[in-house]
Amino acid sequence: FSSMNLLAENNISVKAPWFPKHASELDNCNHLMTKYEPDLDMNHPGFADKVYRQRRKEIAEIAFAFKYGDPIPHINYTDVEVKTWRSVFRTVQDLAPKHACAEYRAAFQMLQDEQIFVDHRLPQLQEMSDFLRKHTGFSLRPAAGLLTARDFLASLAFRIFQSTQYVRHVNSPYHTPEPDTIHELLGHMPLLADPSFAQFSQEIGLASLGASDDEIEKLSTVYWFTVEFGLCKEHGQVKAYGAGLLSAYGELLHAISDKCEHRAFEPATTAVQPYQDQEYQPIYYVAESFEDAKDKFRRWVSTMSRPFEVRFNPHTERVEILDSV
Ligand code: TIH
Ligand code: FE2
Repeated sequence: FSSMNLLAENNISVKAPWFPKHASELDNCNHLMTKYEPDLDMNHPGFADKVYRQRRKEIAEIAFAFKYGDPIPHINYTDVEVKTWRSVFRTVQDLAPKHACAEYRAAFQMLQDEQIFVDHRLPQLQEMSDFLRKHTGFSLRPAAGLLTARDFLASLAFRIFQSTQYVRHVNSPYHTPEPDTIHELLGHMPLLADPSFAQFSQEIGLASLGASDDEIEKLSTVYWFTVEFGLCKEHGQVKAYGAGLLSAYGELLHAISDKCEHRAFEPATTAVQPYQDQEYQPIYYVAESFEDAKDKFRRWVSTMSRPFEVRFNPHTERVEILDSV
């Protein structure tokens, strides 16, 4: 800290895109991408399903109305939604012991012990948020759909995860191209309860604050190939830690098969690897461990162009700006 000066809030001498300085300002970071929505995409399994589209609207309204500090509204999930949850939950229960990383398995067990993960009902975001807060200080906010990378990554800087609350269409339980609450709950939540992984997630978020568009693109690509689709080594075997693999058993089996390519995680090259989000990935990146991924990521972030550093103060939920030059 000695060589750094704390800059006054509105005295950032350099031009940087606006970013939230306090967790409450995430109320302004909920811009949606209009991709894969049932109303707009003819290929969406819910496109022709009026009841499904109405349900999505209802749940989206809850997210739009949410403000910092509110309790997350309870959703009464329908029998069809519970049925979808049950089928995905059971596949994860079957596959995780063999194919998920140890940190995931440990958190999954805790969630089962606490009766948050059971097959006959969906966990509510508020109870999941309370669980995470106890383990890593992460908490949740409801999101209406797929957010822009800048908004989504910014929330991670505050240890806040913006989570969808609607359920995928019953006709495509085992893979969907858009996030849904089953993906968030089964894919993301267990690892957000792991301290090392939570730290990694927050660091991606902190690196994104005030970053250029080009750097946001790189950070979201790193996020894609780690948090969403990452593989890691464990006792010489390859295990999954990416949320998009753990919530979609079709892709999980694909990722550990010989039908795809495995490359070593290296932020500088991973960050510029083009990807698509419609189909299974042709390439996955394998980390040595979370600690190693974090080390490499830190070294790479330090080469980015932002002329100041940021630090999160958990007591005030505020991001402090440090002049590093
Ligand atoms: N494909 C994942 C699933 O079916 O659970 C959901 C997503 C992961 C990444 C983007 S959308
Ligand atoms: Fe995700």
